[in-house]
Amino acid sequence: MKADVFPRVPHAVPAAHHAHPHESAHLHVSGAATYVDDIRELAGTAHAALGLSAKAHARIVSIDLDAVRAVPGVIGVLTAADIPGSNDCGPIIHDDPILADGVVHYIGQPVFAVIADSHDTARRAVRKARIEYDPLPAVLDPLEAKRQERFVVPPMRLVRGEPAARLAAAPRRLKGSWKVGGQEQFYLEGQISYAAPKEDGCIHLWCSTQHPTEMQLVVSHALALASNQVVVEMRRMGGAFGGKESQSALFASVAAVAAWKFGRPVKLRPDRDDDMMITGKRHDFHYDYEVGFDDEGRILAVCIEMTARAGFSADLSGPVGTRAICHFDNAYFLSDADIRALCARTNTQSNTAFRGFGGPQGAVAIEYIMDSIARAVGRDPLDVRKLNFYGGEGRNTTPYGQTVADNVIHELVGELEAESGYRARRAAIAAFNAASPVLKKGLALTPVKFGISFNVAHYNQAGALVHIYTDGSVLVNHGGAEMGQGLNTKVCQVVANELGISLGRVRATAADTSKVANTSATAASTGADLNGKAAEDAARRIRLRLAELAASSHGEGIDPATVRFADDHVFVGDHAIPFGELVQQAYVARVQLWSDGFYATPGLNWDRSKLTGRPFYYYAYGAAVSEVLVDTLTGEWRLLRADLLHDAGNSINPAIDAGQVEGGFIQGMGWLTMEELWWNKEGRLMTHAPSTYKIPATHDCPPEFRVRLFRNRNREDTILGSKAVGEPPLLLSFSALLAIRDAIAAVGDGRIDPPLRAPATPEAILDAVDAVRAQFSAAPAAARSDVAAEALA
Ligand code: MTE
Ligand code: LUZ
Ligand code: MOS
Repeated sequence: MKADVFPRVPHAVPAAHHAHPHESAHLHVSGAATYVDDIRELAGTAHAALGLSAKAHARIVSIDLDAVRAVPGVIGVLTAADIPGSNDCGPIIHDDPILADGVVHYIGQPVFAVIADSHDTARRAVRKARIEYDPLPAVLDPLEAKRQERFVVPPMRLVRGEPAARLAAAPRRLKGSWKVGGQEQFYLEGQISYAAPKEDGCIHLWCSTQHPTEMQLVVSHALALASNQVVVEMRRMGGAFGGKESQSALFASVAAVAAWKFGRPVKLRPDRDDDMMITGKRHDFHYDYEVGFDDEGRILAVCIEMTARAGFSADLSGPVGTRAICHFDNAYFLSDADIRALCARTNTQSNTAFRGFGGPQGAVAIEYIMDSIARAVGRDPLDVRKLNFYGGEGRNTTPYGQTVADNVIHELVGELEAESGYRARRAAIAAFNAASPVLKKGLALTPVKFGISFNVAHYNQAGALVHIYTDGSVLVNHGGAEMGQGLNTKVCQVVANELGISLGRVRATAADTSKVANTSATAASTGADLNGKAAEDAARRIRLRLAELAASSHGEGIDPATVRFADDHVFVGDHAIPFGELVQQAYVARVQLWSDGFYATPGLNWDRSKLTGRPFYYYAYGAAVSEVLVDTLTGEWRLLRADLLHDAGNSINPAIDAGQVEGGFIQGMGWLTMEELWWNKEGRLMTHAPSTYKIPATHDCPPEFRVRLFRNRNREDTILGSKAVGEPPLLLSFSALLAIRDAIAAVGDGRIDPPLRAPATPEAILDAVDAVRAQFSAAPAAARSDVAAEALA
């Protein structure tokens, strides 16, 4: 074999547990990575654009598309009536029309599509449509929807112990309401689908999606085809963040139906504004809570009702609500709890998956409450948090009944507290604030415990296909979708590790429903866990065959189990055979050099009606310290320093995992502090482009950004002992929000609890500053100087 065929990684670098570059890094940075819109267009390709509803809720009286059809270059139009199969792209509950049929449910809902010879023509022609509406009452506010009992799924409730009685008996109580906004996924590559008709009524679809199998199902239903007539291919996404778990379906369906109707390839690529107007986002949450605690801040009972904006249809709101319920505890033992989730039906975009999938919305609530408790009892919030952590006799069961068996939160937080200099900085900040009337600093340390697995047990399965070619190169195909998170890199590392070969020999191909069937969404952070195990299984099957061949061809009585695969060689007794040579021998000996592999996560069970069981295989942990500087006159703020410590188990790729930790933190910070979704009185989303919707940029990263992976190994038998890392680090960003709140508290005596809504925009910060000032000046002067003296001491 030629030495230069596999040049990418030097021989000596082990494939697993090393900081290998992302498998596509060289393509990403040079612009050579192929996204759906980069696929060279087939002859005759037409382009689609969507016509959107202008009303939040209305009956469609008439649709006049004559002027649209008359535009030169327009090939035709599509309405609900053109869909030969079912007009539905809902993932679980079938309440999601592809194109509005009779009634529109939000401003931005697709009503028709135009197919034209160019993207530009299609977009211009769309505007010529004349749609007459008969308005119906619209519900835009989730709390109004709650009052009207308009829910997309039945209310969910988890009760453990006797929360009402213990609340009534608690020495101290706090009652409050709070809200956290939603969040646009803002994937850099927008939604896109490109469908080509194939022989015998079949369809080939290139789609930017986290869920090729779901796209295959939706397209086959829309066209009344069998699954074996639809192939979905997905090489990579330019980001997804949950936004392409279910909501790529509408674009896939329209492209496929248009391709079928007009008998030519059709591409649908909405521009950013349309994408944001059409698609759902992270659910904004409203909370009503009451908590009882003792004088030290130990929680005795807590009741919370979380109202999520589901939007006009169910989409994934049910499971999002479930995950919110299962993450309200975060890292804390709640002996007596009443946790409710309502999915309010509003006439807005249908909200969907977004990194954390309701987990962040559940956990951020207890962190906000924990902070309030600390102020009420006058202790450092970190001490109150520690007091409430899981751990110790009878304090290891979650409200939903799962035992927390892998708790590392005490060690992890201890390490972070020490290495971030938390206590010394706390004192330094108090001194700074005492001398600084306008600029105030704040500090917060928040923990994370995040459950890994889909809480729908049967989604936790995956398949893979590994080919070894006769030149010793390896191709792996698996059910997962690469969205930038490094899944393909990790799966290639797993395969290389299993075969004892260098990473440069292994290449991953596009996800493809004709290769691995019946895949789950790449979501719930399980991509590497599931597909890594499946690929390992496939590679192991081939390795065992190769070991047998090597043993039998190198003398009598050699146990195949003693054959070792390492450093691109196969070691049998005293012999070292180059891997490629053994592969050649295997081919000639007619040994199968490819295999499938399969994995199903063991040990899971979940009772949907009682909301109890073991929904998670294990937990991932982390903690973060954020320090901020807030200008209390303008509401502006800066993140001065962030220290993140995160548990990725025995990381398969520490560089990629550190990237996930950093990215998750900054993305979460954007959610909680700057990204604001705003609908006008008619229900029109006004923040539908980067001009009005602000995501974090490089300048928002802290000048001191200390990120470290916690040394740990998964006690469960996960892929190479690693832990999932895609979503959990997003929750590290709670520390940024609560550091801002801490700084605002310094406007008063430190004991007044700032009512800081999220996102903590300058406006929200100033509202909170005003509230603290008002309460502070209303307090008796004696009490005030007392506490001020205490704070200074
Ligand atoms: N990282 C990048 N770069 N791009 C993404 O779209 N999605 C996140 C996370 N990290 C995302 C990402 C979400 S929502 C999930 S569920 C996980 O990656 C999915 O990937 P994994 O399960 O393979 O870790
Ligand atoms: N559950 C979950 C789900 O925990 N995460 C997900 O992404 C998901 N998606 C669909 C259904 N349940
Ligand atoms: Mo991630 S929200 O589970 O796609």
